[in-house]
Order: sequence, then structure tokens, then C-alpha cells
Amino acid sequence: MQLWFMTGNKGKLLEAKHAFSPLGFNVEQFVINGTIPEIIEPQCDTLEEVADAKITQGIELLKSIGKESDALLVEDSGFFIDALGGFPGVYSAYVLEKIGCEGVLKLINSLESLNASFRASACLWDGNIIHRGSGICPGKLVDSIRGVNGFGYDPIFTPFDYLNNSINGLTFGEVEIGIKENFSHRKKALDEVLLSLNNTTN
Ligand code: ITT
Repeated sequence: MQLWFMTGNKGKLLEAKHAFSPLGFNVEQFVINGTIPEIIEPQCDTLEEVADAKITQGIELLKSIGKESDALLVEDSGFFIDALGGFPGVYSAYVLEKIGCEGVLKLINSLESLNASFRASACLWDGNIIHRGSGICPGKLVDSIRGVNGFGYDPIFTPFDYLNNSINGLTFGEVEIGIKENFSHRKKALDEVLLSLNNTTN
């Protein structure tokens, strides 16, 4: 099945390909005339609202090129620091662009708890209806930038799961994509989307 992913983030695209390709999906970046379409990301309080705004605009764009029966994926995600009331959360892309991981490490210098989480909300248009999924990856900030893998906040975050399994304090930047997938908020959100898709098609 052909699946367009409307994202400007190559890291997200790679992870969606890694998760979906073994299941027979051909995941490609959604472009129109070779360009990633411009969309308006509204300033909302939740990732779900932003993901909904992305899929609504994406479906309209598919319609505008006569491809509304194609499948389209969008996802909104963020990094939530517990001791900062969830900040940067829905502002994660902006904060990363402005101060980077180095700036975030300065911000957390005097915090008592370094607990944080990644969260993702995904929507998949199957040509007919929208399937939704969400995922959380709990973990902790580390005190320095470590590793070159992944993207975004990956080099300053080490995950654990609900059974307290960890990757020995390694950051997402220090592990391969297949290991990140075992903990990833994105993989959980995509799994939920797939479950919903399978429930409607079976
Ligand atoms: P889109 O085109 O899909 O919107 P984006 O990078 O702007 O791509 P978001 O608006 O969803 O994505 O912002 C998410 C921010 O959180 C962004 O700065 C990411 O780098 C970061 N982020 C999300 N998931 C991440 C992950 O798995 N690892 C590291 N950083 C992540």
C-alpha cells in the first residue's frame, strides 16, 4: 500500500519507513510538484489538535491534486519536561530551533527532577476515514549531549518503559533506530493507527 507522509522532518520519515515497510507499506514523503506543501500549524494546547489540523489540510491538498483516495499520514510530537510543567511540549520544534539541545541543558541545570517524556499523536487518512493513535515514551534528560543518531532531542534523552526497562542509560542518540523503536512514542502512535486501520479493513 502506498502511504504518503506529510512531514518536513527526515527523522520522522525514516522512523515511519522503518516501522511500516516490513508490513508492506511504501512510505514516501508527501510532495506536490517536488515541494513539501506549506501548511499552517495552529498554536494549540495539545498535539492531538495540531495533528487534526495537519490531516484536515493534508486531505484538502490531496483533493486539490485529485488524489483524495490515496492514504496520507501526519504526526505531531513533542518533548515534555515534567519539572517545567511539560514545557516545551507543543512548542518543541520552536524551542529546538531557537536554543537547541545545548540551551535546553542550560535550562534544566537547577531542576530537582530530570524526568521527561516524548509524546506523539498520529493521524492516517485511508482514503475514506481518519485513524488516530498516540504514544508516550517516558524517560529522563541526561546532563550532556550524547550520540549522533536520531534527531531533535534524541541526544539528551534516555528512555525507560513502564516495566522500568532501560537501555543502560544510553540516549536515543547513542542507539540504532531499531532499539529506539522498542521505546518510541512514534512507534506506539503508529501501532495504534495500524490497529484502527486493520479493525476497519477486516
Ligand atoms: P513536521 O513537518 O512533521 O511538523 P516537525 O519537526 O516540525 O515536523 P513537530 O512540529 O511535530 O515536527 O515538532 C516536534 C518537535 O519535537 C521537533 O522539534 C522534533 O525534533 C522533536 N521530536 C519529536 N519526536 C522526536 C524524537 O523521536 N526524537 C527527537 N526529537 C523529537
